[in-house]
Amino acid sequence: MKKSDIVKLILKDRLSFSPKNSSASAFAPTNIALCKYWGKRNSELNLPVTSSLSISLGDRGATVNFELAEQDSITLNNQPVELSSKFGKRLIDFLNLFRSASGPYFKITIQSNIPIAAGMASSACGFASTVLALDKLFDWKLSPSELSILARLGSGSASRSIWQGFVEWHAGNRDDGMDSHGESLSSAWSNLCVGLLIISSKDKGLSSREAMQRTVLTSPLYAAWPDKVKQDLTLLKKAISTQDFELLGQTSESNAMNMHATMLSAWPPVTYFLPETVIAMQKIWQLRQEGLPIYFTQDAGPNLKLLVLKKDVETLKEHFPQIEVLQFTRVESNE
Ligand code: 2P0
Repeated sequence: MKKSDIVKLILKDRLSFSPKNSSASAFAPTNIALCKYWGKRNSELNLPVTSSLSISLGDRGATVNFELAEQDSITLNNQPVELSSKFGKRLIDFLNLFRSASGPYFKITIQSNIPIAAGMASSACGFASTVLALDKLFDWKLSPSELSILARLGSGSASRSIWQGFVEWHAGNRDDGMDSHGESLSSAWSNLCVGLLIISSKDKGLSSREAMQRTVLTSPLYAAWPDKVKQDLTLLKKAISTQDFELLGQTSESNAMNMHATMLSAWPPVTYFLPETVIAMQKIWQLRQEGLPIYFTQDAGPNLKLLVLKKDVETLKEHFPQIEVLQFTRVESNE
């Protein structure tokens, strides 16, 4: 099955190429996986081997604006983007799923307030905001689950960026992936904070897409990954429903380390650790031993995302002066 088949399945008679509005814009938050998506069972449709679970980062993410135009153009944070660049091509290919060769064409303006291509899930909020904006432009009125499936066609993790708060992306088992979408785990956790420890904002080199594929194909440790995810999802859902911070932190950190272990054991080996990443990890372990309850997770980039309770934010900042801490007044669903 191709992406275009899924678009037809979802939009049915709503798939018309004439927008109902001349412009539309939408915001989607970026999300950090506490239980990672690592490995696909279908790379065309971005269908994952396992389910995953994330937290969305409030007002951190991307706003996309579409304006009807004579020809396509893209600007990202006020800089023009070549349509032939990797990023430009990926976005245009995605948009082509929703229009014919004769258009419509768009002036696309993207504003992002997260570091691009540094393992901060920029494609997640990029494709989720794109789908939300298209829904407004064409007035499709799709359900959040349908929007999540369309966002997944752009990038797997985008399926989770349709909601705020905690989100589970169900792997599903259908070949067409119609059961592989996010679900909001409605739950308030007002004193939970996420710290962004930016170690490098440089392009990460190997894309997570390639790294994932290589891991699945060559890592002997990958066979253990689905069981690890199953256990961690149960523990994380328990931690969220009982607001057990230690369980949330331990499970998230352990899940991330297991994912990176599968990469290290791939061939050729993959690592997103920079020396500074490892130094920061060791500092976190040391501080934890000294009684400061902080945990980290790491994605396909060198940066760390820390989990910390509001009461410990000031102490954390003393040890990591460069850290940016996001405090959510309400961590819950926006449905
Ligand atoms: C995640 N990552 O769950 C995992 C953890 C990176 C590490 O989802 O190929 O950009 O577009 O489906 O979503 C990054 O991979 O990959 C990612 P594609 P995506 O957040």
